[in-house]
Amino acid sequence: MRPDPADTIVAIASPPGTSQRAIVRISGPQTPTIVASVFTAADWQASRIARRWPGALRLSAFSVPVPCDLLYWPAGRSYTGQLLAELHLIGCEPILECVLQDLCTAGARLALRGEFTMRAFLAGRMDLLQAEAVHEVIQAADHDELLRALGQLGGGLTGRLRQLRTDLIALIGDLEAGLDFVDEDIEFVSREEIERRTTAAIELISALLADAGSRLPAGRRRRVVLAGLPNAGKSTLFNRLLQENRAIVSDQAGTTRDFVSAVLTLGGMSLELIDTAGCEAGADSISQQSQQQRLEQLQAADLVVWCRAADLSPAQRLLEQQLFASLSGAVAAVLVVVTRSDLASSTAAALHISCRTGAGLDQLQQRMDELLGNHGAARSELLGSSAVRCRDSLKTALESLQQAGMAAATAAGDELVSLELRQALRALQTVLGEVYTDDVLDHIFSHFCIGK
Ligand SMILES: Nc1nc2c(ncn2[C@@H]2O[C@H](COP(=O)(O)OP(=O)(O)OP(=O)(O)O)[C@@H](O)[C@H]2O)c(=O)[nH]1
Ligand SMILES: [Mg+2]
Repeated sequence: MRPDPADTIVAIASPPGTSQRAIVRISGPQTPTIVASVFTAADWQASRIARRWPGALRLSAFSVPVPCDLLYWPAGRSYTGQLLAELHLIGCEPILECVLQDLCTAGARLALRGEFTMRAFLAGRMDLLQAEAVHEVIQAADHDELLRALGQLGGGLTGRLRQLRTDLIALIGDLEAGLDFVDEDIEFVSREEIERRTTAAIELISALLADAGSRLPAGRRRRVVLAGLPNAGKSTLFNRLLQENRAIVSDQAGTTRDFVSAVLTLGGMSLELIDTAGCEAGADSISQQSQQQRLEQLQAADLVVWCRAADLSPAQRLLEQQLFASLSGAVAAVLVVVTRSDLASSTAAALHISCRTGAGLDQLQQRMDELLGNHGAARSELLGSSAVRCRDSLKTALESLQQAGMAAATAAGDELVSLELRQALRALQTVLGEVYTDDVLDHIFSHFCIGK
């Protein structure tokens, strides 16, 4: 059930732990009386503009006043669209707990996850795409993700989708107006015009849908797994890419047993780099367990970097080729690199690298970047969580627009074209959050932290 927006809610909006400054946020119709029960400063309630009031808190558990600034938005022109206050005070946990307790005694309720942003959405201060962007701005793992989240929060995508929605409404209006005059042969909108306008809409939705297919949910990094025979130089490459000695390296085959994982930043994108045990057919239990782990990592990879040592003997090469062939179809994408290329010459048509001389390492990072679609991702507009929510609606919108375009081209009745356009419109409104259910809101806002 949706929480009551008429309740006045309170939460700590700053990160947990001690700090020089913490924020307690209060929103709802009773904000002035509830805040007045703890905050003392002259005349702040009479103010008609949003401003900061220096003052102090008188709390039940403390005999001395606690210095505090009040930020108060009296006219409701606030983030939540309601009366909103923020208490800025020293980030000391016992004091903050007492503030929450005293505010609740005065009539406030503890806010649920994301409830402030949900109120902003319900008050029409932002649409669902922007509400999702708030969450992703907070969660952004790297520079690219942050830029995308800020772009969606800024409303660029929303603006174009709203424009498209307005165009569709106008087109449906023209078509349906014509239906009233079918006997009089008056044409409000030509077939060419319908086709032109549906084609433009199809282009925008197709691009978004392609984008939605490649987006990851917030917080999920792309996974790059280093694999190959024992002694291929996987751990050496792992350390070299991370520029620190995280994995054990030795000339003894079978050094790596447990997989080792670390975060690597590549071209502004942060990804998870995973070093695995070499591919082998050992019969002992440790070896079997490490092979099982290796397989699990391969299956969960977005990209496998297959390391093939340049100095393999012919027998090893044969074995290596068999193992490599067994990968095909089982993993998402594979990049073959010839490692230890300073030790032997090789004519294999693959990227040659050497961790000893540094040869080929820049090209390797560039290839990884390309294969992971980082360039596409940097350009893409739809955030991961929005993409997951919107994929089906975008698909429906696209199919309906295609049907409408086809119906117009084959001179089917205007009723049919209009029916398809109405379906596309409804799907678009779902993307924008103009049509939603409580379950959808629950799902989106339950991922937020409390206080946002
Ligand atoms: N000459 C040279 N030796 C390398 C290079 N890369 C790795 N080696 C050596 O190859 C040996 C094996 O390297 P590792 O990185 O431990 O190989 P691995 O693939 O992780 O091996 P396992 O963990 O046993 O599967 C070590 O002695 C490394 O010093 C390279 O580019 N050139
Ligand atoms: Mg290793």
